[in-house]
Amino acid sequence: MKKLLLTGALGQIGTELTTALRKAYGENNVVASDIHPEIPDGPLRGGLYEVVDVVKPKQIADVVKKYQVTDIIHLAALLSAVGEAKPHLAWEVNMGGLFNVLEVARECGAALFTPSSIAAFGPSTPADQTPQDTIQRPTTMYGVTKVAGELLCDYYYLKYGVDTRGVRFPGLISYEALPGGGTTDYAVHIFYEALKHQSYTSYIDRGTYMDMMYMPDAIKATMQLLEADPQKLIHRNAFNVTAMSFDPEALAAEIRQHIPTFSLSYKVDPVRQNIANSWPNSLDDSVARAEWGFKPEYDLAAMTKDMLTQLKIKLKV
Ligand code: NAD
Ligand code: AKB
Repeated sequence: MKKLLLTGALGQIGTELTTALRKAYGENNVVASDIHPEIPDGPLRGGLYEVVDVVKPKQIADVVKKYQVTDIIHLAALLSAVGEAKPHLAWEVNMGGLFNVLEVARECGAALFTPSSIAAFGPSTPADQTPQDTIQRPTTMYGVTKVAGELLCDYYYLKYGVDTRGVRFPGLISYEALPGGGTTDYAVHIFYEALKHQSYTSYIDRGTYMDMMYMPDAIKATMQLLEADPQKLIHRNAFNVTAMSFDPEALAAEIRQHIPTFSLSYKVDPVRQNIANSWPNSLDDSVARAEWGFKPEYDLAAMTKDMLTQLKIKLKV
């Protein structure tokens, strides 16, 4: 039986992934951890929880040994916009944290899943239908840590046989926890503002296309890859996955199908716009489909309908 530890479990992905893993593997087989001493009100209250700062290797090792963890889901990281504001800290947490977690996985014989990102690509990458294997010269600190992380995970598999796996997630859209400071966050905030004020001012300009995915598809993909037959995995650590690609105008048009009075305006933030400009418009995820059967369910229309339905309940509007 698997015993799983999540780092960074109080973030956008961990909040929902922890719950899904507890349903699949049992409450007592999934340990959530994060740097925060307190679990906020919400779905993770009451389950196994430990404080783990991933830049402190002993804290990771102690928890892995305490619970005899077989699989580490490493989510602790700083995202792209925060990473540009605090590049030194992003290097320390994203690279230092991943190195520490890989070392503990090696020493304790645990497997490791950690997400990379569309941020692992850069302006010289082919922007449309970006292939699985292509040029990766990102121009953000977040992207640098994501490419290096992909390579480090490959290295630990090849050199030490650690069972490392991962996907390149696009921007994730969800209603349970707010996003943690990325470039794609607008595609979540727009739903809150649409329901509360019927308007949104976007920091990303019209015509800027980025890959996106609804959280249920991200959770399903993670769990599928965790259970995938290792014999069939050729790429292991950095599978392109995507579900849709849109710009703010296309998302607003879809929201107007449900809220006809919704209006979109722009106040472009040059930092996040530059980051978005350096990322692909759309990924080719055919390798993930072929190697482990990735198949998202939600397109733009289905995601928008469900987000608005769920957020209406959450916000009581
Ligand atoms: P998030 O910012 O919502 O959550 C990250 C969590 O890490 C937070 O709860 C934070 O408290 C924690 N953390 C920060 N520093 C820490 C430290 N030193 N030790 C332990 N915990 C620490 O991020 P997320 O969106 O849940 O992303 C999780 C992973 O998925 C990251 O590697 C991210 O790069 C990747 N990813 C996310 C997206 C997305 O759209 N959400 C897209 C692509 C890749
Ligand atoms: C971000 O915008 O930084 C993240 C990501 C795509 O990695 N959502």
